[in-house]
Amino acid sequence: MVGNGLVQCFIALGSNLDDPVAHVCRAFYELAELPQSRLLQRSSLYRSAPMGPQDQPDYINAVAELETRLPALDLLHQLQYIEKAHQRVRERHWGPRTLDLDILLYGELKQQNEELCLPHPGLLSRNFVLYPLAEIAAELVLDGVPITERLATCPMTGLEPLETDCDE
Ligand code: ROI
Repeated sequence: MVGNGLVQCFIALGSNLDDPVAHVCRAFYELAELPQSRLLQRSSLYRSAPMGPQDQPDYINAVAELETRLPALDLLHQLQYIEKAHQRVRERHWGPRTLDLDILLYGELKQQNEELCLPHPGLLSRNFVLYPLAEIAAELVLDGVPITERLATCPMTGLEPLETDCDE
């Protein structure tokens, strides 16, 4: 909780189909329009080698910081609505996608159920999540370990920060 019922949360963005940079940039604008929420920060865009099946294009990844009054599940449903607007179809498991929006952290909330696991289970192991997150939240402590220390044990293999600016 930030105070006043506002919760600080971090959202991972990923795309590897149909002009992925455009999908991620558009998603930043859509996150900024979410009800009862404010977009506080956007990371740089990163190009990343696909995790999972290798016969798919590289991904563009980024992380956004929001503060929101939406309950976690309402936020999830809002994100799914944005994904659908990007013609996201769930086909192959770990296959390519036009847009993926995952809640990484929702305040201090810890929960594990069918619909939503928090913190996101891939948070600590995926470099395409950890590096953009550290860029906008260098003070974060994850499971008792500062994020800067987490980076030291998470190689940047296959990950490349881009110069691209969504505002240009
Ligand atoms: N691989 C990369 N590099 N970036 C992603 O966002 C991503 N998302 C996924 C899977 C298929 C696991 N692989 C990914 O959902």
